[in-house]
Amino acid sequence: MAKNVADLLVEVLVEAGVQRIHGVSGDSLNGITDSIRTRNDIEWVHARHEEAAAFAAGAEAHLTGKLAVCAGSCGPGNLHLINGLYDCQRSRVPVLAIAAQIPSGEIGSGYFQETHPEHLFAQCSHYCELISQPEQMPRVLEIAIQTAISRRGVAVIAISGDVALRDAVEQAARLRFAVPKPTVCPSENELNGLADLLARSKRITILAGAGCAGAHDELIELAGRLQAPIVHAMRGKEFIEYDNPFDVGMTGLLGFSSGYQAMMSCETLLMIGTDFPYQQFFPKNATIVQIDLRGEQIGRRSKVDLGLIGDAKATLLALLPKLEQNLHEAHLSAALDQYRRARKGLEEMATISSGNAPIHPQYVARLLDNLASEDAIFTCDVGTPTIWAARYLTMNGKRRLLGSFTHGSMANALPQAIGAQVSYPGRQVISMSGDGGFAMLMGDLLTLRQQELPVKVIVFKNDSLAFVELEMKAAGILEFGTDLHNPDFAKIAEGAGLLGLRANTSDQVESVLAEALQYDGPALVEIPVSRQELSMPPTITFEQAKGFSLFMMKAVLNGRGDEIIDLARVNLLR
Ligand SMILES: Cc1cc2nc3c(=O)[nH]c(=O)nc-3n(C[C@H](O)[C@H](O)[C@H](O)COP(=O)(O)OP(=O)(O)OC[C@H]3O[C@@H](n4cnc5c(N)ncnc54)[C@H](O)[C@@H]3O)c2cc1C
Ligand SMILES: Cc1ncc(C[n+]2csc(CCOP(=O)(O)OP(=O)(O)O)c2C)c(N)n1
Ligand SMILES: [Mg+2]
Repeated sequence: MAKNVADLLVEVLVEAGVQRIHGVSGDSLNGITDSIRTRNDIEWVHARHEEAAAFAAGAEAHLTGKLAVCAGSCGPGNLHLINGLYDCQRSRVPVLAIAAQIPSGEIGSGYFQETHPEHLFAQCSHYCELISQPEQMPRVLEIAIQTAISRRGVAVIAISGDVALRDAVEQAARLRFAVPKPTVCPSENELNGLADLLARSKRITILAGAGCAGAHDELIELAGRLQAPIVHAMRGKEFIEYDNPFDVGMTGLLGFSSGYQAMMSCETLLMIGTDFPYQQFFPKNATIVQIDLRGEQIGRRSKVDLGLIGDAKATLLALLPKLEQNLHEAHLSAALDQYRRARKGLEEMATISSGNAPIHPQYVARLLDNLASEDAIFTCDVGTPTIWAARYLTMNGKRRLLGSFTHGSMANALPQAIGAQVSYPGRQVISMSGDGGFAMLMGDLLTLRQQELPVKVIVFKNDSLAFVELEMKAAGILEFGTDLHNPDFAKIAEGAGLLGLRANTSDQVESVLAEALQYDGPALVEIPVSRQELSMPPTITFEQAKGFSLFMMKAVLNGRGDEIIDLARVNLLR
């Protein structure tokens, strides 16, 4: 039988190593799904919401480093992909989206479901083109794949259902080569300049990020040579924190005082593979060096005195032989001391509550960390689960941690867990969900049963959009619009065919988590946690302090003193 365009499309994807497509089917996708149906080397992962499909594809791409694919039918079907695709694009993971289009002869007429994906997705992709002729295939698809992989991000192809069903002109893939992996390294002169600069500094701090993935050994050797504490940015946590005697934690609003201080007190800040976004947390008077694979990243977040383009591993390998041992250890030992104190403070927050007292979310996170397997994959929702993950999950080089760290979208954790579990069926996958975030894409809880994915969903049930309340407090305004009137999530899970569990008191949390983690299938655990857990920033700015007392004043004026007592009880009097 003659191959049609859809057959060729699917064949090219399979040859590019794609194992599955996440999506929701629809008339305009029929050619493509039918072609998948007839093959046994590619799977259709049926989502309930296309946004979840895009998040799942992003998680797959993040974890495997390979191209992942999602698809939506014409108009609303592919429009639903958009928020997930923004996340993929901003996290720089290679994802191809197939946006089916209305019948080609109707484009431009305002036809049923008509949208223009080329415009819609332009902002969240590096490449976004319509395939309107069979002659464009497979070339346009291959350009899309090449772009997603080499520029690391999203590429979108739009294709009408009727075009997908037309006879293919070409019969096979045109590009057959492994993904190139060039070595990118600064010049000899630049490295010598950096070595000289470092030799003149006694107090050096390293700020390392996700770009250091694969350069762990070199980074540790560098820190030892320079006697430099290593601060990590959030996306770098999974690659940097483990087996790291120089680790002084994270900085930023969710960070540790030690990470903050190590950056603020240094003479030279060496940034490697990081796009840590918050300007206020950079030192004003230090000499700043930035090494990044992509030149356009240099100087985005702070002033830079020396910027070098290079891969973290290749650059450090070339730099290390040029470095002398720094003999001044005071800066490092002060930072490590401070880190030990900060860690101790955080551990003191992660304790069991007595009797019916509110359960501390920190305690839940601490237990999850203790109980999870050696190579667990964690996802955490934007909101306070991101804080608990950053502070209480221990990475070990095998575990992974995903969130919507750059795009900052709620509801990421469950769909990312789906993408993680389909990519690694044998590994434990844990979604740390907020009650707000979970409810937002709750429909895809059903996917866990339908696709037989043994994901464990832990819902931090604080009956609020707690992170937003925190922001409101910091800004000195009373919280509004943040209450959540929640259902019994455990019962909903049971109704969906999952194991649904609930811990009512602090002393039940451990056994309930253990039961869920050991269960051979998907499970949800809902844990009512206290709402007013403050996560204090490592430093409180004047503005925030002002805001906080203003909130107290307003609360008192409004007769809401109870809330302050509550706040004090949970945070100050522990
Ligand atoms: C609610 C919320 C609160 C947050 N609070 C904090 C916070 O307090 N602290 C914090 O740190 N983060 C926080 N984040 C996350 C933050 O927004 C950023 O996403 C994060 O700090 C970026 O981490 P990164 O620099 O490791 O990764 P990325 O932003 O991914 O940057 C990686 C950099 O490495 C470069 N790179 C890639 N590959 C290589 C290579 N091979 N060699 C060299 N360079 C390479 C890239 O070009 C890029 O510039 C928060 C997120 C949320 C959702
Ligand atoms: C899609 C989206 N909508 C709104 C926001 C703003 N926002 C950030 S965190 C948050 C609250 C999250 O609530 P929940 O999931 O319950 O987590 P909690 O902070 O309560 O633990 C909101 C509304 C966002 N980041 N993304
Ligand atoms: Mg909540």
